[in-house]
Amino acid sequence: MMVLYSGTTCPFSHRCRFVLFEKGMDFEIRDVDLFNKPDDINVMNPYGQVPILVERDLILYESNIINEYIDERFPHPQLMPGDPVDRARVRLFLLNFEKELFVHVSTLESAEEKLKDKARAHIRDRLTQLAPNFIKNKYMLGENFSMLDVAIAPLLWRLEHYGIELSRNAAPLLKYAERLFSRPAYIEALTPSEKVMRR
Ligand SMILES: N[C@@H](CCC(=O)N[C@@H](CS)C(=O)NCC(=O)O)C(=O)O
Repeated sequence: MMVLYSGTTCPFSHRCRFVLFEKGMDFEIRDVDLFNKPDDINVMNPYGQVPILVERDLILYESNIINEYIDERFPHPQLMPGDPVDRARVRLFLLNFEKELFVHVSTLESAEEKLKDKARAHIRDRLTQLAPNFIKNKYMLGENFSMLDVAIAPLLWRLEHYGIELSRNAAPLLKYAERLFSRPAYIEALTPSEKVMRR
């Protein structure tokens, strides 16, 4: 059975929990107290971070790498496109999310207020650029739910928690976010601490 070491408020762990529940197979989630990190986290991941996935003698870290593994291991419903060109494009987008959105998460979690304001502005601008895509598309790639939706959902859930306000131009993106949040797997994957992040 797969075991996921997960942070109860960690957006990266949130991605992996979301995929595990989408796949509906057997797994165990172990909550890790990041303020009192057990020694085995540093043994399993040289970067000392969660999420970490363990299955027999395989130990994986990095949320997107973990999620691609789960997707290949349990192909239904498939979250990466079947076509190699489309798959390569999704991977580029995933990289773009890390470099332009999620790179700011650690600032929002810990840094001083002035730096946080800059991080909020970067995220707001990038999300506003993405918004027109959802005037006609249900999900990031069109009609089909995919790994890109999984990757961005934890950030969309935390907008209010991080103090990020979007303008009216981003309304289609917020509607898209509600569509993600209403998925049964999404709701099941939320921890009690995440549930209270949104009113
Ligand atoms: N790029 C990593 C980021 C993981 C990450 O930043 N995890 C944080 C919690 S949200 C963590 O474990 N922090 C503890 C530490 O760095 O000591 C991923 O996608 O999995």
